[in-house]
Amino acid sequence: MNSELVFPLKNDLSRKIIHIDMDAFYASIEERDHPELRGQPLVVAPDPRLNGGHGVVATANYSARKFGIHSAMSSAKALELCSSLQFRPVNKEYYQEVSQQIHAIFHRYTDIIEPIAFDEAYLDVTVNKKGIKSAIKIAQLIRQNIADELHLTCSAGVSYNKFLAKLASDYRKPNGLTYVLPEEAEAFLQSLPIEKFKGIGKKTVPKMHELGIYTGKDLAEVSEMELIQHFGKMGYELYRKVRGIHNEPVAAKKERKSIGTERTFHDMIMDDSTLKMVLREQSERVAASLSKHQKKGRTLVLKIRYNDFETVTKRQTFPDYMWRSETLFDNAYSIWSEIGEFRGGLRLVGITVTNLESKNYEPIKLWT
Ligand code: DCP
Ligand code: MG
Repeated sequence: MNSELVFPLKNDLSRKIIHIDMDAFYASIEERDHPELRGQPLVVAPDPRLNGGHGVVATANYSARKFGIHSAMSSAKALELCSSLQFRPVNKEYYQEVSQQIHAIFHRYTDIIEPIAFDEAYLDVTVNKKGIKSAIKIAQLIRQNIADELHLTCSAGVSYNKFLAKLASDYRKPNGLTYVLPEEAEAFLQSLPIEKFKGIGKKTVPKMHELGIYTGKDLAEVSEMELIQHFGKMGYELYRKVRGIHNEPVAAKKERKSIGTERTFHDMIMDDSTLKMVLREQSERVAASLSKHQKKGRTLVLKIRYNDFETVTKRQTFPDYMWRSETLFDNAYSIWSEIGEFRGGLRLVGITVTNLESKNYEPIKLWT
């Protein structure tokens, strides 16, 4: 019992958390899509020979890392370190699409997903859609799904809290799986250099070193009072984290319940052809948004506001799923045909798809 203990310790060991981090994410996608580049040192960055020496490295594959090349390094410096370095331009929208495909795989197991970046997320699988008891098994399956379907590798960490899961995924990178059981947590944490602890940034490391703290073991020997004195709230948290205590929940992004758009018009809509144009434009916009969120739905809501401010909404459920703009338009117009009259003109028109479901993506075969 530590007599200096300021606040009581409470450790939630009941949860099963997975942290997934894709390996050399952008670079792996480029290698996958361009087999001729495989095995060569490669960076995703502007080629400094084509633009007068500008640009920084977004990421380097593992063979380029052997030359000391890393994220945020200038492209010119990277080329200096490795003259045969391959450059691929950054295609962020595409990487985001791949990220959505990865998330579609996560969603097969749980909806409690907290994205940290395009290529990184926490998953709470304590209760999961497949009823699988072992979080290690789920991590294996997710890694297998990602490899089979997307031809990419990731590293996974499994434990009972986010802090440990993240450290675990980093432990055997690339293409590794590490789990930390409750009874192993303190020994695992004590073995790590403090630079590895998430939350201890570049500014804090020298301060820690000044206090003689180099490893988790050193950290565990400092009293709670002293850590709070030196590091405030972070000290309070570190005192707990080094004991394997981190009860922060996986903060799932709220699922979208509906996707829609509406617009108010300065000049009232008075005729069919203008209305059709508006509905076409709105259908395209909603289709793009549905695609971005990988959603589809069978219920469409048409909203109309008349010149006298009377607002009418009519919802209808259709036999087929909607995600294409043509289907959205056809259905929206068919609702309009039932309820529609121009009266003194329409000042607002909107369409919304509700009762959304995840749309299973069709993997595009770009690789061989
Ligand atoms: N990224 C970026 N600029 C940075 C750091 C990262 O654009 N300064 C992008 C490119 C990475 C992606 O974010 O591919 C993920 O970042 P990670 O730090 O997870 O790095 P990687 O996934 O590339 O490598 P690994 O996780 O294997 O270390
Ligand atoms: Mg990564």
